[in-house]
Amino acid sequence: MGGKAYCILPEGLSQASKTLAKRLELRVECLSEVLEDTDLLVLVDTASPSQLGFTAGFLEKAKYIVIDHHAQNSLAENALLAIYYPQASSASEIVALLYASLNMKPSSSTCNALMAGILHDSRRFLIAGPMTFKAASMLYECCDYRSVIEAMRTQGPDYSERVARLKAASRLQLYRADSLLVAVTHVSAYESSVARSLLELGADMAIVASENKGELRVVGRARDEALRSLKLSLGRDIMAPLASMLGGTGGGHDAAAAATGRGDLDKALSILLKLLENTLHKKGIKLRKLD
Ligand SMILES: [Mn+2]
Repeated sequence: MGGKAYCILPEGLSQASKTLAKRLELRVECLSEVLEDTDLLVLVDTASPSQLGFTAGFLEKAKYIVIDHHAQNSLAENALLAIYYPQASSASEIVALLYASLNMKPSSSTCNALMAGILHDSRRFLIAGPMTFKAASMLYECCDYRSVIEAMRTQGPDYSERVARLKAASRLQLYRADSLLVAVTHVSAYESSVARSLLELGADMAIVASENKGELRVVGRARDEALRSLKLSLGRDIMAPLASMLGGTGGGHDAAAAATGRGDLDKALSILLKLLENTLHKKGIKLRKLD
């Protein structure tokens, strides 16, 4: 068409995208402003003007094309052209299929970027449709799939967090409530991360306490299914009353909650267990220790 195209990222690259671009050696050159003589904007993966930041003002001045997959899109209506497929799991698959329908071949780095976009937005094909697989099979031919997967690996927890998780696992006490497993342990930091890791290990509910110079913190996490079958809310039934017994504050959601207080760690854990036992007892469920 003889025009010049520039890329603009109104909010910049996210940290995850920066890491990905670096690992895949993608050059991301973007303008930090919209050029005054811009006559066409192509809005990709954008559902509303609020996502456009400083570029939103140009919607009045310039024509625009929308390429998007969000369930709702308030920009498509006034677009010059809307390539809008809410059934697509990613904008990347729409772009990949556009290349195909225009008989154009994306460069290898574009293929890598589009494959990464599809993998990310579809949550590795967890939410995928026919367009996703069609685009992915096409991109597979031109991308370096191994490198894309390698570049997308997320950084695990750091050294001290892993130490906390493993120590917590080594000193945990296991209880059984009906067919559910309740893990109780203590650490000196990373309570929430430890609680999550215990659910990953197989606990239905994890309670992690810490004590620092008499300051107590107790964190609870549970699987939704477990709470449903116990008809229990960690925030309301456990952490709120626990906090008032420990002289602190507490509460939270059904599946993720915490309490603070003052006192001794062992005493706090025994108060907690008594509370859990009584709460379950009222529902006709016995809490038994597993050896
Ligand atoms: Mn998207």
